[in-house]
Amino acid sequence: EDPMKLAEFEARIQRGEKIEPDDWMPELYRKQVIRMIEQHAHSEIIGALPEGTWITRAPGFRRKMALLAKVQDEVGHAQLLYSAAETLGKTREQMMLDLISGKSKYSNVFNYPTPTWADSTVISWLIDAGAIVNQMANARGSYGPYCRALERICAEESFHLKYGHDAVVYLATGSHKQRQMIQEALNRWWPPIMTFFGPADKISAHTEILMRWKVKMATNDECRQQFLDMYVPKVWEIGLTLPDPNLRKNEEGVWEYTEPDWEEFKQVINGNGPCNKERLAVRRQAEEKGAWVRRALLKPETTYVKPLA
Ligand code: FAQ
Repeated sequence: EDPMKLAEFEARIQRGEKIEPDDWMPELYRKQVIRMIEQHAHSEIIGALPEGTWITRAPGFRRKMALLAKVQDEVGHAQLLYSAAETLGKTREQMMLDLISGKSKYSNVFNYPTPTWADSTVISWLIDAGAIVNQMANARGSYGPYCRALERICAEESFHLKYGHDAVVYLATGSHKQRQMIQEALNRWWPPIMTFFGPADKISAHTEILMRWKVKMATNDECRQQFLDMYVPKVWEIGLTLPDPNLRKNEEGVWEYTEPDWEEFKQVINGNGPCNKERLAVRRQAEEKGAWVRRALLKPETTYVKPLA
């Protein structure tokens, strides 16, 4: 690659300029940004599933409407993100194929089950909270189309956060049974939540280059720390506990915690989590069932739709 072009590219990033689709960029930048946006997009559509299963069983009409709208938003986020990734030259069809074949990754957390209503409320509050921490940072990053998508996504996620907080507080201040249900859900979700921000910085493969090129604006550990700082006090405030005896803020203001099980994390992101197969099977079925619609839209002359004169 031309060293002059690379130097100019890096200087632009240093000056805080946005990189746009037609601008020159190193191939590795293109590859990394596609990887990250694509995984993010997949996380949004797969992320719709664990909560989506609760739409029909949400307790009451108001919760049902709110959850329905939230899940619809997540799918909308995926659309925005797929469009942003497409600007770098990978087609949506290829991304979808790579998702359902298991080649592309998506967030580990969505491979865990939501056995109770309370589990879905923990996702709506704390996973959305984690997503906002990560995305608010990266919205100031270098790739224009991704940053613009993130800005809009964050605005919507803020509503999800309010909805999730309300739903969790409702259970946490409810009957003994409701309090027990939300505590158990939180205990189940805490270990995955701790891994949501990615592996510890010292073992993270891509952080260094992504920080250099301002695709990531905070490291995995920085996001994790910020999340703990913002949300652990809120969890404790409503009388819930967290299942980590080592969790505390030390004198330097740094959160200490039990190191997450990175071996389990590795298993889950490589297809062997509790729900990976189920999640991909749903997507595969959606692909197959929707194929005739896409065919009809793309090639009206060969399918069921008669073109208008
Ligand atoms: N899950 O070198 P690093 C949401 C992989 S959106 C699965 O540290 P990087 C909204 C990583 O890909 C949630 N895989 O990676 C919502 C890499 O594998 P590869 C998603 C993970 O990229 C809420 C390997 O490990 N958010 O929740 C994870 O520098 C509620 C090495 O890791 C985004 O995608 C993980 N947690 O940092 C929806 C935001 N962590 O590709 C519904 C954009 C790492 O070499 C309901 N992405 N890996 O095979 C990012 O900010 C970054 O990609 C990180 C990972 C921070 C996720």
